Amino acid sequence: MPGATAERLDGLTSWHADWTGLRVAVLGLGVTGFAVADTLTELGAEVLVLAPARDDDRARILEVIGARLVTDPLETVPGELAEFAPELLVASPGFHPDHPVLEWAGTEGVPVWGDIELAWRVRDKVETAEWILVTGTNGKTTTTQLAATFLAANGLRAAPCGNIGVPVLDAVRDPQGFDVLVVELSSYQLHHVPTAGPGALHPLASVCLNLADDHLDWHGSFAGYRDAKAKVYANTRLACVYNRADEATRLMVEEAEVEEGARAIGFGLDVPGPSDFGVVEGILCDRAFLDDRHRTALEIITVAELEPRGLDAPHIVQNILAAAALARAAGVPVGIIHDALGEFRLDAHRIETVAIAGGVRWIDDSKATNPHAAQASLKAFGRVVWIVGGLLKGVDADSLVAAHVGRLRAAIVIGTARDELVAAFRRHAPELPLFEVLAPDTENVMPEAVALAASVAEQGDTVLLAPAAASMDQFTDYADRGRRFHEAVRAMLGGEADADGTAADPRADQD
Ligand code: UMA
Repeated sequence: MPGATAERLDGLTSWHADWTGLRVAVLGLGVTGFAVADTLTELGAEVLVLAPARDDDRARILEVIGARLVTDPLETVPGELAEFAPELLVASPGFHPDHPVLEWAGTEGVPVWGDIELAWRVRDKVETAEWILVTGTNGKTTTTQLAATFLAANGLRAAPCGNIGVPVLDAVRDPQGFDVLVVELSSYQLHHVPTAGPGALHPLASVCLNLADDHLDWHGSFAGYRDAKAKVYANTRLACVYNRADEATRLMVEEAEVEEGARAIGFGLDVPGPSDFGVVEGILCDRAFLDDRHRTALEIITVAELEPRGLDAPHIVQNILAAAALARAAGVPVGIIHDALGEFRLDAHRIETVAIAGGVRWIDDSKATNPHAAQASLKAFGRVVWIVGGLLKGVDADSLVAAHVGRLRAAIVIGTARDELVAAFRRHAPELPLFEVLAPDTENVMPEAVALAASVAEQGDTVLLAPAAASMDQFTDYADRGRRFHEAVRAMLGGEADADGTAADPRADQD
């Protein structure tokens, strides 16, 4: 990269800096690419968007705002990109690091940013909000929503954003301004985040909730995935929140370069040490943000109070503890957190009770898109008829099957590629009733799975949709998969259904 450009980019650390005429290529025209192009054109940069498919609405608006669009399958580098000679490339998170365009940028010495770095640099547009970062394999969205809810309950203007679905750039440019952004970050987004230099984030508090196999096909290895997640703690100013039950997250904090005075705060379902959050005799406690933490703790809420709201499953309690730690770091009193939990509802498709009929509970946890999430879900119930399968994303489901055969009444395997799961069940539970859903079309997958489940489920059982896999082989996304499950259950039960808001089975094993 020519020295002049490097120096110019280093200086671009404010909305009010001079971005005029900067040639920026934007890779992708999804939610992120559009927000990036819109921001940069508003800043006066010269923008070229590269996208494989033409999203008509977004393409039309690009024209209006004065950004150029090149539609190209992007299997090779389009000639227009080299001609444009970008000084910077901003990549959407879904693009694999060895995508030809990103490799081209590497070879040509064109710096690559993600939307998160751009958002950090221009975060002073309206008001400079504090940032709180949330990552982890599972529980990110729930924790992000919980933390934002706690902050808002304390009168702060708080925005959940990032991987949750709202680009951080949209939050940064919102004219109302925010006091705190609670930013959910995926490993894809973290991959592009620098840990030092002018684009490095300096969050108030940060958390990696847990680490398990996921997205290995994107990162190439577990180490690559882990290293991306570990970046969440870099330069944290006040609190690095980690999971006591997940050694990998503690090590990330230990290795992170943080700002002087930043504290490590552990959370877990066991008794908290000083500087931790945890559970003592059914009471969720803060033993970190109080002066006398060596002798006492602050009560946040009891598990019994969470139970009627369906918030008592062990993995949800962990999310609550982590979010409480983040909110406490931002000064939210425990009483406010207690009261905010009274109003909190989990999103659809997260251990959502669809119906209870004939003593059988039908649960939709379509959001369990990897084995780690499915495991947390299985642990929350007693005897389970498990609907599992889909796109395994390079993850080995064998150990998941092996660990949970004891609690299964039957398994129903969905997905276009079922062999790996079927083989795992045959290996670890040859006696278990095992069904494969052969329906080739999206319409019939759930009706068939639900009919099979109904044929084996007995009073006291839970039929659990927790696929441990992504949905895109048969459905639009996890929400579509969950919605179709609801429809199939309701159609099958007719008037018998008796839906309620509770989720976890009282007989669940709380480990
Ligand atoms: N595209 C390609 N080729 C590629 C990759 C993407 O052509 O190799 C296209 C896509 O079809 C799309 C566009 O490029 O039209 C950009 O898509 P993108 O995949 O980067 O997605 P965005 O629409 O920009 O949404 C992204 C996140 N998506 C991904 O990381 C895959 C959204 O997270 C996020 O909410 C949004 O930015 C705002 O920050 C979704 C997600 O599935 C929920 N995240 C994964 C997860 O949670 O597991 C990481």
